[in-house]
Formats: sequence, C-alpha cells, structure tokens
Amino acid sequence: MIFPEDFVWGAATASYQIEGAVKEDGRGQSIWDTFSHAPGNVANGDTGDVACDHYHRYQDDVGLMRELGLAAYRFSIAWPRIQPDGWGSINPRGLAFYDRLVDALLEADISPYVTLYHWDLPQGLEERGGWTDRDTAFRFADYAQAVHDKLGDRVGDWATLNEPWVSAYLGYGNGVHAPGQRDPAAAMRSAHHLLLGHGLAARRLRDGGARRIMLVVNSAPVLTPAQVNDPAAVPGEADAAAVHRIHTLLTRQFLDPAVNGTYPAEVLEAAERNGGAGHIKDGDLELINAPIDLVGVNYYNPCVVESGPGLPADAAWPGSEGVRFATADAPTTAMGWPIVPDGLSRLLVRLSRDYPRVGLMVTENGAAFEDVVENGRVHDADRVAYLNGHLREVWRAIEAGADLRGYLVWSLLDNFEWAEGYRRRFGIVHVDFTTQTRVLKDSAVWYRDVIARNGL
Ligand code: NCW
Repeated sequence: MIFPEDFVWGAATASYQIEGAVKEDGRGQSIWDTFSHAPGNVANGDTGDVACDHYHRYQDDVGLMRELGLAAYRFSIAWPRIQPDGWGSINPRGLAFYDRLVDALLEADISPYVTLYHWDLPQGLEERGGWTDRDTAFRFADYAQAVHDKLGDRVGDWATLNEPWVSAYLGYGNGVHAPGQRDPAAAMRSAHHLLLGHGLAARRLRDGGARRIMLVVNSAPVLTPAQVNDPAAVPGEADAAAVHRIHTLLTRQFLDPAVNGTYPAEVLEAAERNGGAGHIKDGDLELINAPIDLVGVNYYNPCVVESGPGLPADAAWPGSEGVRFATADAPTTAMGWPIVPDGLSRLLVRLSRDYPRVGLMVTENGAAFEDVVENGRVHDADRVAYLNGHLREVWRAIEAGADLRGYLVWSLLDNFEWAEGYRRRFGIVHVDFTTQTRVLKDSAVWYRDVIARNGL
C-alpha cells in the first residue's frame, strides 16, 4: 500500500502535555495549572509542572523527529506564554521559545503545524468567565494574530482550536477537564464562543497571509453496537435517531457552522432547553464561517450509542436525552477505548462526502498501552498493530475518494495525559519521567520505515 506522493507524515503533541517550565520566561498561569494542582482532578495528583521538560530539551526532541524522518510536526502554543493573563501586551520571551522551535524544525526539514489552542486557557481569562464569556473569542483572535505576526513568515499551516467539543463539554459540562465546571448551559455557550473565536482567528490568519488554515475536531463515526462489527447492519428507527442525534452533537455542531455557516436545528433546540440560545447573535454564523482549507480529524474510536427511552441527557452531552451510551464489542486500549480501525475509513469517507469544500488531515491517531521497558527497549507490538490497522484504513479511505492530505500520529512522546496524568502513555517515544530519558519504542522504528517507504 503506497500512499500519494505528497502525503504528509508526521506526529503531534500539545504544549501543556510536554513543555513543563510553567513558571519560566514570564509564562502566566493556565486553567490546567490551576486544575491539576487542585486535589482530586488528575490521577496520582500529577501536574504538567515538568512534563517532558520539552521547553529545555526541544533541540534533542527535534533531533528525534529528524531521526524518524517526520515531514511535519504539529505542536501547540501555550497562550499564557504569549499573554500571561490572556489579553494585552505580548511577552517576547514566551514567543521567542516558539521562534527557536520553528527554526530548529525548519533546519531539520520538518514543516511546523501550529495549533493555537490546545486547552491551556490563561487563568486570567477564566476568571472573567473563560469560554462562557463572549469576550474570550475576541481575545483569542488578538492572540492568534500576535502569534501569526511573529511566526507567519515561516509557518504555513495553522490550526485554530483542538477539539472544541472537548474544551466545551468536558471543561464546562461534566467537569472532567479544566476548568472543571458542571453546567450544561455554560458548556453550550462555550461551544459557541469557541466557534466564534475560531472564525475570528481564521479571518486574522487569512488576512495575515496564512497558507492553510484548519479546525481540528474529535470526530468519530457514531454507530450502534451492531454496526461496530457489521458495517452493513441497519439500525431500527429509534436507534437511528439516537445515532443521528449524537453525530449532530459531536460533529455537525462544529463543522456545519465552520464549513457551511449553519447550525443544525437540533443544536439550537438543545441550547433552547439549556439556558437559551441568546448567546448566538445575529451575524455570528457569518463570522464563524470564515473560509478554512482543511478539517483536522482526531480519531481514536467510534462513539457507540442506542436508543434509551426516558434516559436524561449525559452531563457531557446536553441534548442527548433518550440516548444510551453503549460499549463496543471490541478489544480496548489502556484508556479503555475500543479498537475499531475501520471506524477511521468510515469516518473519513463520510466527512469528505458531507463537507466537500474542505480537505481532510488525520491530525491525531494513536493509542495508550501498558508499555514495559526491557533492557532499554519497548516492544510495543500492540501499538504497532493499532497504527498499522488504522493506516490501512487511511489508505482505503483515500482509495474510496476521501480528500486526505496527511497523517499525524499521537503522540511523539509519552506525556501528561490530562485527567489520567502520566499513567497513560501514547508516545511512540518512551519518556522516563524521573530521568527524562527518551527511548524509541518499536512503534517509532516501525513508523520510521513506513515514512521512508511512503506506505505499508
Ligand atoms: S483525552 C483526548 N485526547 C488525548 C489527548 O492526549 C490529546 O491532547 C487530545 O487531543 C488523545 O487525543 C485527544 N481526547 C478526549 C477524548 C474524549 C472523548 C469523549 C467521547 C467523544 C466520543
């Protein structure tokens, strides 16, 4: 299986998950500093204070990327390094770090893919309401422009937000992520303000001459339990309605406004039932609908649902009344996430058909497993099998006509896995968090060969 000649191979990380150095060079506090330091929020009380110490070791880490032959590296910028409180003057020492990183990547012939927001909101903005407050969207656009002004001469590929569904619904809905609020109305408001921030920022990036702009979503095929193992299974009417509803809340809620400038009726209805839709102002959809080039797809597993008559909405899913979240009959990763590789091809083909105006890129795919270091090696056969299985499906999706430009593995390094702390390892490179030693896992060596061959 050989991939198209210009197919982009790479890896991804995020600032709070790898950088550490949380008090250095004028960095302000983020909601994840606050959240991880409050007892009970993160497994083992882990925090991102040190993480992979990438802030100090970025040159060695770029060396690893070069060794693997990556063509692209997707990283995120920590907003509180650039504007410690989230607004006002720019902190040049914070920007300088990313300036050095970009130069090191270009020197290694690796294209930088910059994500502007991967969940580390400045705490100062959270104190003014965070994403529940409309003003945050405008502050985000200012920040995006400041970063583009500095890096835009060397960075062509820009992502505004990573997984706005997660920011809104885990951050403000079920409280599993920072800032830990549990309020469906706040979550729905946040989702809209995240979208508004995306649109406003996308326009500033475009005006500044950005080459490619994308929005990254945690999309997934929504399937009944029967459809997981049998793509041809036809659900009954009630189950089909549950599937449609969750697909709308997970994917259409974000891509319909961003790509087509419309909100699905079900989303507006859900907002009406959860605090009202007054936060959606006239003209917002036009702003959100700023032209983008690509949708970034982070895929890990399908979302499995069926009809659940009389069930209340799940805390992370306002509007999901009458839906039961089910389990897939499939093996799972260490996160407990089911492994369903052909979910990826089903998803990509559908998104390409539903949103023909944009290209697609797999901006994250990968898995956590219980890795063991033996004589300085990590034989992560399960991760190799996961990646191999999913890459086959990427190839199948391209064959089926999906407009897919590249694939980025999550993640380059083992890192701070949010509420799971350091106990869940997604890296293709093992990190010993006591010594900061990096070791290529078997999956990294395997991936290097895939890249070199441009295929499987
Ligand atoms: S937790 C999560 N992740 C992992 C994280 O390390 C990365 O930063 C994220 O972009 C791996 O990839 C993403 N995502 C949250 C998934 C929540 C799924 C909730 C159900 C939706 C169907």
